[in-house]
Amino acid sequence: MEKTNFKNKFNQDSAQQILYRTLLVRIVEEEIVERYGKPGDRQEMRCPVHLSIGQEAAAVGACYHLTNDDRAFSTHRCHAHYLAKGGSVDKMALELHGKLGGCLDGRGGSMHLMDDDVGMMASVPIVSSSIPLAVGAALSDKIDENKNVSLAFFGDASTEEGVFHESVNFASLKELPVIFVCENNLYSVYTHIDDRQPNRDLSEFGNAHGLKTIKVDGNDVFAVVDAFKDIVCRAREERKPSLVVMDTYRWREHCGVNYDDHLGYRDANELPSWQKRDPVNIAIEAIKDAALMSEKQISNMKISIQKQVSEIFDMAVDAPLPNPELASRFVYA
Ligand SMILES: Cc1ncc(C[n+]2csc(CCOP(=O)(O)OP(=O)(O)O)c2C)c(N)n1
Repeated sequence: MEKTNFKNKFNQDSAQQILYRTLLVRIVEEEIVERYGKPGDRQEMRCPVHLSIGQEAAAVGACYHLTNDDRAFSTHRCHAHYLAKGGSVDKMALELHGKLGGCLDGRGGSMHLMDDDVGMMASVPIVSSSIPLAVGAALSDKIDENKNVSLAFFGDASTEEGVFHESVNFASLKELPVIFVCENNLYSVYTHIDDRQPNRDLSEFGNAHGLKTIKVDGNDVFAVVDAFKDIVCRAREERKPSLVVMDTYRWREHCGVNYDDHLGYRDANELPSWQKRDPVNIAIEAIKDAALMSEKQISNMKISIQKQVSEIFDMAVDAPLPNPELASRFVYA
């Protein structure tokens, strides 16, 4: 975002809050990288993990204007969405360790993070399956005549599922207060979008279904926050749906904590070129350019988050496992 534009739109408080959330997502996931499945460790985290390192800005920016009454729905790649929606790091760390006190008391693990206290309603790894849930929530909000907003996060591969189109069509027809948020990281596991879809822009799907559609730089958190101001307002005040398409990039393997570029499914220059557009660095540079925080303040913020997150993960390792009898709680015959 341009310097003058940035200064008109963000002050010290908002810039600090946005950077804090962006750093929190990055640092929590780097903690997972450090601790997950290292040779000789005790494999404390047993669930598969799909990291959003490189994609933090889209999640943080999309949730910035939401309240706890607004409802978010996510996918297998839900860590960033959960934290951006205000989810607790304690409950997330406990959940990843399968422990009591996790946001699902250890039943769900990494791909199912939810906490209705903060409006994080569901995370579902069946591609596209949480999109109609967001539409249903928006329909109920419309019937109840309240001002809540629902938001569905999904990846580019979701646009290849029928239920995505059915959901967007229905939301457009009924004018529902729902925001469809597509994080286009170019890949469905190992397959590039060019090998899955004809050459077209994903925003064309929104135009085809007749709803407002915008494209935003998914690596610039301040651009995302700025764009979502109008989009959230449109849902909250005008009760109208929108589609937001954000290009971004997953740095690490589809599932797991490693880099996987040796597999050859991505061009060798692709990761380094996206890393030059690191969402964390872009946010820091914007803040420094606008003189809203000093180098020292930013470094203190990082150190304090790192310390806090490391202590929380230690706590989760030592926390008790749930009693096996609890496994069937919420299972109704
Ligand atoms: C209905 C369905 N089909 C296939 C899969 C296997 N699968 C898991 S993740 C994934 C790719 C998802 O890509 P995308 O939606 O773009 O999200 P990303 O992983 O890039 O965040 C696939 C095909 C699935 N979980 N559900």
